Amino acid sequence: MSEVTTFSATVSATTRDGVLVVTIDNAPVNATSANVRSGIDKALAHAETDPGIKSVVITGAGKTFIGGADINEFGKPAIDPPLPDVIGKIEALSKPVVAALNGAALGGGLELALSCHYRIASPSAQVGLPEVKLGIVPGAGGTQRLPRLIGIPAALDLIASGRIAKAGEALSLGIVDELAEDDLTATAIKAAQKLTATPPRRTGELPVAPADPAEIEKASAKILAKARGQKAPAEAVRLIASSHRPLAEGLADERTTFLALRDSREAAALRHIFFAEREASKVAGLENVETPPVTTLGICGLGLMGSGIAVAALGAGYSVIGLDQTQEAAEKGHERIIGLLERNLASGRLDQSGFDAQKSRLFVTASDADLAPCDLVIEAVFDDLAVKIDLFRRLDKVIRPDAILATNTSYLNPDEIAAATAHPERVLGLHFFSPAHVMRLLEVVRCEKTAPDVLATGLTVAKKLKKLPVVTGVTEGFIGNRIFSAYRREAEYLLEDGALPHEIDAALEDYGFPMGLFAVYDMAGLEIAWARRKRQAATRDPSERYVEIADRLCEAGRLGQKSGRGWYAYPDGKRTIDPEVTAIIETERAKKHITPRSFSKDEITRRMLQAMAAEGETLLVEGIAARPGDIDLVMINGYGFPAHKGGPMFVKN
Ligand code: 3H9
Repeated sequence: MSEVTTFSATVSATTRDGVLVVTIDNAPVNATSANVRSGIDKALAHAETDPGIKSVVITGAGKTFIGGADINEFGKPAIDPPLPDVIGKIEALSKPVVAALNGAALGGGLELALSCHYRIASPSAQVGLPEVKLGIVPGAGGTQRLPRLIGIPAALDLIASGRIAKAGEALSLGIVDELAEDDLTATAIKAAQKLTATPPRRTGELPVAPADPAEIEKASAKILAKARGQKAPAEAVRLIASSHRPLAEGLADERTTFLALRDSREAAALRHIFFAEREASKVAGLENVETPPVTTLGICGLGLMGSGIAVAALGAGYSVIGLDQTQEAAEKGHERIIGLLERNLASGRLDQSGFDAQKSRLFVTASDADLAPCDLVIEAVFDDLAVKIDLFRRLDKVIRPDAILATNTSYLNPDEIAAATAHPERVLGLHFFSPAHVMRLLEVVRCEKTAPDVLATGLTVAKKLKKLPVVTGVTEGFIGNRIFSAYRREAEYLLEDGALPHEIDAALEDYGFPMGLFAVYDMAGLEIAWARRKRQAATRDPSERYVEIADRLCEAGRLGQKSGRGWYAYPDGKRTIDPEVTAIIETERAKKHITPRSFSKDEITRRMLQAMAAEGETLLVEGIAARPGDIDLVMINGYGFPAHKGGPMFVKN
């Protein structure tokens, strides 16, 4: 092996038996930053001119091959050489180049690998072109080279969804040529030596396999319907579907499209979300806090919420002890959890051995004492203060003094629950969203006395559960429901001022919400919010504007879709505008002497967005939310706010 040759601060190489082994070492994810690009460029020139070098291997240091282009460089002045040029040089090199994928090859990383003449992956490697999730299309040949390698339908599936494929799938699709079971670099060197006997196989020179136009049409239509107005998936479809034209033409079109999208508001919004997600778990003061190991989770209350939490916990490898009030209720909970696991088995998300392993880690009981081995107990019982306090007092007697207690309350004050226990410092809130095994968002509530290691453990467990944790302080409804209340309030003001439920819903759906607010109410049922309003009636500030329309609906027995009527009527199950609702609204307006006026869709969304952002500002001032990005994450991942708009705080700027 030769001495190490350094091509740039992040790219170096050694020569082994005529093979130049180039390593990219640009922590944390080996993104193709400017000095990576210039380093590879120089390594290629060296390989081309040094007669002692017969072939090249490109690999990454650490656990990632290349995580993609450096997103931090987007929006800054361009630095030469551009990635497409470097990639073009790799493909054109007269000597064979092998990509040795030691880990994730994503975005520009996979595009670089596609331009190599052979690809070997370690079994832990993953590949993907997730650019659409950042509001862009691949900009360094991905939309043109991938179809040449795997055909248009498979490329459409990968690029337009942005999904990540594991090494096994990458092999069966033909994205990688070989999996290295042992030493990846040694296997890649052998392959590179063998390849010198034949002319390099250049992906860009391969023909695109003919595909059934009807199949392409069907796949494209499905992608566009799912995109809900986002630009990038549509552009990706267009570029992939036309990839049979000459490579240079396709690449030029792809580049122009990439640059235009990169500079769009949509892409800026999605980048904001990308970085906000990574920021969210960085909590001031927790940097050096050690967290105790957690292996056994207790879950109290095995209804829909508790069962969902149990499924997430079993999937993350925890042992679960589920508690319910009676043995019969506990057995029912067991059945519900197993039913959810069986669904995962049937859909292929879980194989038989995984199912058996998860089932063997589940135990249910009606006896508090059985929770003794738990490291963390999460309660998901009825949202009533007395019920929760009684439970926590009982738990106090059976769990270890260092075990953590978490409440899943949505609206109660967790400080009051904590105060009822012997160790309030070990209490925090873990506010899951329903269904808890599906929804990614988890509000981690820092109570007044929560100890730093308890909060840090909550974050660690959340990540292991594959959730997106966002820390919130204590306030009624935490971050999400506080903002949701403001949004709901504004919608009700709009109703009283002249807009109708379907007009508000249409404006929100046009903006990108999957469903309008009043349609969501009807789906969820109106009675819980009605009960809360009745509880709050005595303490409500009489000078505050209060809209009574929802109360009138509930009093008329219109409790939502379940009762066949709510904000809409549901003849034959189909949501329909109901003149009876319009009449109730008009009566309420008349009572307050309001002369209704009409609102445009833009005006409706503007007022709703302003209400959310104003409440968000208040949460920041009160110190309930640490960053605007945290608020955006909550609204996107828990309340259907369209991700490509960046969240209410991003929109405001
Ligand atoms: C692209 O490639 C465009 C091309 O088609 C065309 C070009 C011409 N850049 O996620 P983690 C940072 S677009 C800059 O927690 P993990 C991240 O912010 C790109 N920084 O790690 C974080 O920083 P910090 C297409 C990046 O191990 C740190 O790395 N590629 C980038 O859980 C750790 O991140 C993608 O969309 C980046 N590209 O997961 C892939 N990526 O520590 C995006 C990450 O300061 N990346 N950072 O908070 C990922 O999916 C994951 O980061 C990855 C590692 C799976 C790679």
